[in-house]
Amino acid sequence: MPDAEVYYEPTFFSKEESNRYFNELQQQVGWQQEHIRMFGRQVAMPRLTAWYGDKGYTYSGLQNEPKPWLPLLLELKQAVELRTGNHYNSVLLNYYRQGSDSMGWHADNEPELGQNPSIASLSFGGTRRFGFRQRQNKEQKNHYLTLQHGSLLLMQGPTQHFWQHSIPKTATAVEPRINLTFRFVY
Ligand SMILES: O=C(O)CCC(=O)C(=O)O
Ligand SMILES: [Mn+2]
Repeated sequence: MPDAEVYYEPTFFSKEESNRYFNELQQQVGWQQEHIRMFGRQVAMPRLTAWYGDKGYTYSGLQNEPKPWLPLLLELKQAVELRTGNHYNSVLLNYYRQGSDSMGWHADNEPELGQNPSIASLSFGGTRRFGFRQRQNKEQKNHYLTLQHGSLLLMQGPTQHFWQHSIPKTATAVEPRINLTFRFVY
C-alpha cells in the first residue's frame, strides 16, 4: 500500500493464550453500549466499547474519561510494547457481538494522537475482515485483511493521513470478536 506503514502478525499469541485472553476480556472489561447522534436521533453504536488508560488528559471523543488500567490490559500492553518498540498510554476496546456489528470507514487522526500515530491492534475471537481505502483517491482499489484470533496489526507512519479503515458488516455467521487498539494520547 502506498503512503502507508502497516504490519500484520497473524499469530502474535498462541491459540491457547488467545482463548484465555478472549474469555478474560469478555468477563473483566466494563463493556458499554454507547450512542451516537445521527440526524437528531440517538442511535446505538453497532458494537460495545470501553476505554482504559492513564488519567490526566481530556479527550474529545465519545467517552469523556478512561477507566483505570486492569492488570490484564497492562499485560497485553506490555506484550505489544515489547513487540513494536512503541509506548502506549491508552486502549480502546471494541466488542463485535455478531456479523451485523461493525465499524464504519474512518482514520484514527484525532489531534490528541499526534502527527503520525502508531496504533497497535489486537484481535481475539471470530475472524473479521478489515478494510483499507485511500482517503483522497477512492478509485484505488480497497485492500482487505482477515484479522485472526491472536493477531497483531500495527498501523503507523503516514497511514492515517492517506488511508481509512473499517470492519464491514458480514452476513456470514461469525463468532463474537474482541479488538483492542493501543494508542498514545498526548
Ligand atoms: O476492530 C477493529 O479491528 C478496528 C477498530 C478501530 O479501527 C478503532 O477502534 O479505531
Ligand atoms: Mn480505527
